[in-house]
Amino acid sequence: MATIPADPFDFTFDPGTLALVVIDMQRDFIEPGGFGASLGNDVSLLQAIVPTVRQLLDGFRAAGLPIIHTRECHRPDLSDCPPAKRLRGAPSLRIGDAGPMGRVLIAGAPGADIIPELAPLPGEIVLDKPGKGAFHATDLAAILTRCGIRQMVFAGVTTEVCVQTTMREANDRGYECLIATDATESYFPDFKEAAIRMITAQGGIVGWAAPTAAIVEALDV
Ligand code: C5J
Repeated sequence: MATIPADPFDFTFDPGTLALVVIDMQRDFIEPGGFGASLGNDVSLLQAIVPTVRQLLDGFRAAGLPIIHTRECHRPDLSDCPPAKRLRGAPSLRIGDAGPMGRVLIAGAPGADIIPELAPLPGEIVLDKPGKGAFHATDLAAILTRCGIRQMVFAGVTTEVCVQTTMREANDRGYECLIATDATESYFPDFKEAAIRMITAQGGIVGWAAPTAAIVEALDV
């Protein structure tokens, strides 16, 4: 067993059952000129965590631990994008519309791809998800069972939407989850701060939080 100094108390993990889950580090959310930027968001906030996410990836890769990357995206015919999702947001640019980096959040469009700096390596799992949470309409539960994963470190964007949704459901399913505080970000810094406080409040009601350096150090590679 190993231990990460964390909030609200130490996170003890078995390296044989730990995985890194990197949520939605996609061009359309992070790069200037993408979907997120075209909606008026300051993507520089999200760009700032790219080196930290890379440190986490490097740490898990060096330790030989499993890595799961997710991408929020939909089928080209939008059959997995309910109108309740598609019709909210800015009317000027919706999921499936022709955007600055191809059709917005459509599988295979350049904008839906993971940014090159964090590109998955062969053998790492890439999971396309139509929801905010990574369990909805995906094989994630089966993948975790098959790989014997019981504990997860979470990184990626955005903290209060896809990261938090996935972490909450993982917690409900019995997984122990830790969020890497400096490897996750929001377009709204106060939402990030609030999400992390919600996760760790009440004795870790959703899970734990720790900085990347502490996580990587505990991987002991
Ligand atoms: C959003 C996400 N915010 N990956 N997606 O729409 O959090």
